[in-house]
Amino acid sequence: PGVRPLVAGNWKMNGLKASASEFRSMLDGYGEDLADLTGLMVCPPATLVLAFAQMSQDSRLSVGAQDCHAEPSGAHTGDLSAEMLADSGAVAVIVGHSERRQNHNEGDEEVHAKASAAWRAGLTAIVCVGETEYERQEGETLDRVGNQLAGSIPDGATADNLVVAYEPVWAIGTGNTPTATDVAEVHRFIRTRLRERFGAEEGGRIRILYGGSVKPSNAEELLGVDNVDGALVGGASLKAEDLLGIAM
Ligand code: G2H
Repeated sequence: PGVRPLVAGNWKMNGLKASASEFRSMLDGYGEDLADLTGLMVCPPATLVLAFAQMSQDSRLSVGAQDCHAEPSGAHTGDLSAEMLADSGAVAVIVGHSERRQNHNEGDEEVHAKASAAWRAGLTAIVCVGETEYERQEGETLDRVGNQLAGSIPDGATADNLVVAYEPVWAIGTGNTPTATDVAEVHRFIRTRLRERFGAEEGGRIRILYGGSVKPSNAEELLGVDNVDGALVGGASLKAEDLLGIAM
């Protein structure tokens, strides 16, 4: 079996109850046109995970979350455990998004603990890696991504429990995207590292998503690059028609 593609929308801190039902109605409006669609996911804010999961029971849309705490429970005011997210209907959780790494000072060790927590709860961990603009200019892209992969992904990764998202920080929300050649180079590098560490077969099947300013107009080119098994989509995922325009 080949690699199953995945297009996941990361809503970030956007969306109210009405947005979830609007999204669902829009999706339903496509009817049979979606028959061939596989691997569509929305990662709404945690407040909407349950609503999305309840709406999505009979459909091809799966639900993920955007972050989790490493512990299963405890005195961590404001945090959510992977178990809680799973209990609400999430099947995956993003960990180590660059906005968490930057704004919440999350390092590889913490991301690693969160990925383990995701697995403990039966969730797929979508582990994000990516270089800053400075690191790219300095020629440190592969070093940086290699270190993040080694430090953030626990032992025991499989094609079912891990998705890697390559998100160059300078491409996030900026409208700038790397060239297809640059994307190919980093994805090939990630594939090699995954195969070295998790075995040729399993490492070959773990999905590697590209993220950073993906929209319907550039999706075909980016998703056509070797070793790009889908996309993690921010801004353009808020509208069902745009997310579908990328996924279809
Ligand atoms: C990168 C991406 C989604 P955007 O963060 O994770 O966001 O598509 O808005 O650049």
